[in-house]
Amino acid sequence: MDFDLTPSQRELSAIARVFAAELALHAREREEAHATPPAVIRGLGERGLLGVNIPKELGGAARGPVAYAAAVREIAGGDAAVAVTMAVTNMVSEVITRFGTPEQRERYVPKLVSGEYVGGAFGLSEPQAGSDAGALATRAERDGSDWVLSGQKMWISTGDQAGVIVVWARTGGPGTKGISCFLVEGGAKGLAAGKPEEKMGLRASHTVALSLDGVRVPDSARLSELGHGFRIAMAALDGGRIGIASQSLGMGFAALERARAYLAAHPSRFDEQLAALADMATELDAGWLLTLRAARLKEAGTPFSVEAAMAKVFASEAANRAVRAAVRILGEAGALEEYEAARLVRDCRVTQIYEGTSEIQRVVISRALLSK
Ligand code: COS
Repeated sequence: MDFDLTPSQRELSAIARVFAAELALHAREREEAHATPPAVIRGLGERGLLGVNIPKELGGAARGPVAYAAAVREIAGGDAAVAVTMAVTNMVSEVITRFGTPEQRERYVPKLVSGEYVGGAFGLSEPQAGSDAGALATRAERDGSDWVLSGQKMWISTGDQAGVIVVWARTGGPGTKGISCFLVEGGAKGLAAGKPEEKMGLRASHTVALSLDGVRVPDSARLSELGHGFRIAMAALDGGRIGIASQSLGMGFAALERARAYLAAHPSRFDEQLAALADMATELDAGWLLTLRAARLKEAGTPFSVEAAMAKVFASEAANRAVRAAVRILGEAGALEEYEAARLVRDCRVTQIYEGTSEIQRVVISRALLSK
């Protein structure tokens, strides 16, 4: 496997690194304000970071999944909360580009990738259907040429601000084959967002519950065919998992750099700390290689679900070990906000949970092993 990035991939990664350094300056303020200004999202859009794998004719950067992974990693190193909006918006843009009609693509994708919308949202999870996504209960009933959507969604990133939300709803009987998906615009009548959740980390990114109370959409808002919704969700999450692996590694590498700088400035430290630094670097590199492999397979149009699951579970767990190790290495300073290791610990935790928990990734991997 060729480990080098191409000039185009390196260029986007460098653009993201420069923007990440700017973002890092005010990450704490955004965390305290529990908000990311729309100008930051537009800043991502202006740099081609919201449609990394989207064709140019829709306003995207057309740089592919590897460039995407590298760019998410960089942005997460500056502010992982901004990286969440980046990741979800890229995922929503990709899902509409891949499964949408020409009209749906032209209506939504340019606004998503430019940052004109304050992001897109992925409305899959429900109070009783998180890991078991196929158990979702939101219903879409046919009414003439329209669909009327009713139900509850939960844990929706940017759900209160997004310009467009992909909403999964049941149009048929129980099970995964009864699920379809729809494009619902932010501000639609009958759509209401709860208050942003008080979270452990990533506080500058809003996570909300959504209630759909008779939200009416035309049949032209249906994404792909009836009953294809679950497969669309799974395919989107395969790519999403590469994004979360990259996001977690961005935080892990940021923690590694803080620990490295600290140990370089305090050379009289214990051997255990040097060993911890070495382990951080080794595990994060291993996570990055797995992530690159999954991204390269996606880029080549080859199946990559299992590799994305491996990348996500390993990278997020390695990154969580790394951020905690950084706090240990920094000692007292690790507990101070100014050193940022504490924020990395808070922000990194959920990467083992969202877009499929570590347990779900292991289900995906072990099922594939046993079906051989
Ligand atoms: N890509 C495309 N299609 C897929 C797929 C994938 N990665 N994974 C599964 N499918 C298809 C299957 O081929 C199957 O299709 P058919 O019915 O035509 O054969 C269908 O989807 C159902 O698959 P399966 O039987 O494996 O579904 P399960 O209900 O057993 O669910 C898991 C599988 C657990 C893997 C799934 O529910 C999951 O990923 N859950 C986590 C959800 C998640 O990540 N939520 C986070 C949301 S964002 S915070």
